[in-house]
Amino acid sequence: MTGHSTETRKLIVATNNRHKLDEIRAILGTSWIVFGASDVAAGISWDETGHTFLENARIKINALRRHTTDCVLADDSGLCVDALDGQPGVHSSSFGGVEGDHQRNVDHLLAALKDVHGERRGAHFYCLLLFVDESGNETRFEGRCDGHIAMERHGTGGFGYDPVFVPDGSDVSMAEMGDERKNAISHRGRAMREFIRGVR
Ligand code: ITT
Repeated sequence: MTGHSTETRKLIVATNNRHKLDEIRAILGTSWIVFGASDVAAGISWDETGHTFLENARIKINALRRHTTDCVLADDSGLCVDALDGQPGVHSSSFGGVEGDHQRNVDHLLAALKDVHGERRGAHFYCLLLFVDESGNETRFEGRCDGHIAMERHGTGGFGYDPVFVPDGSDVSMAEMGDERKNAISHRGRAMREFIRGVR
């Protein structure tokens, strides 16, 4: 016995992005019973009007806490491109003009970077996790993954900008590396391992 509680707690993840939810579930294993936003409130949505990852995470948490007293975790994440002064950042999911349209987002990014070459294509993924427990106590975790934007898409795994993001130290894109390898190095994987260490 380690002395830690062996009770499995319920965790509501304030996301409508099923890829994020799958990644979070895979990283957590069996230590939490994980539900998505729509499991708690069918059709729930929110306007991400915040100017920072933290503000947007708080919007998601507040939307869910109207429907549950269980622990809630929000992930606000995005791609920050050096040559675009950190854009799309908090606007990553609607960069191409249509919210959640990953195809358009990647097309728009490749077009914006068409005259940018070599080392100037640096970028990083960032993930901010905001956790609120049953009593309303708040904890934050973050993770980052550095890399560069490829000239074209490679691979079909993952989601979002994965086909054009090549992490430092890798010769393949995040969409070519498989879920386990992605989670081992990704912004979300890093932030989630901080969460696991920090929340018991
Ligand atoms: P929820 O708000 O419902 O969680 P969302 O996809 O809108 O879903 P965000 O507002 O946090 O989530 O936007 C994150 C966007 O950043 C996401 O849509 C992708 O475009 C990009 N992104 C974040 N993590 C990514 C990852 O691991 N791989 C590829 N793209 C990612």
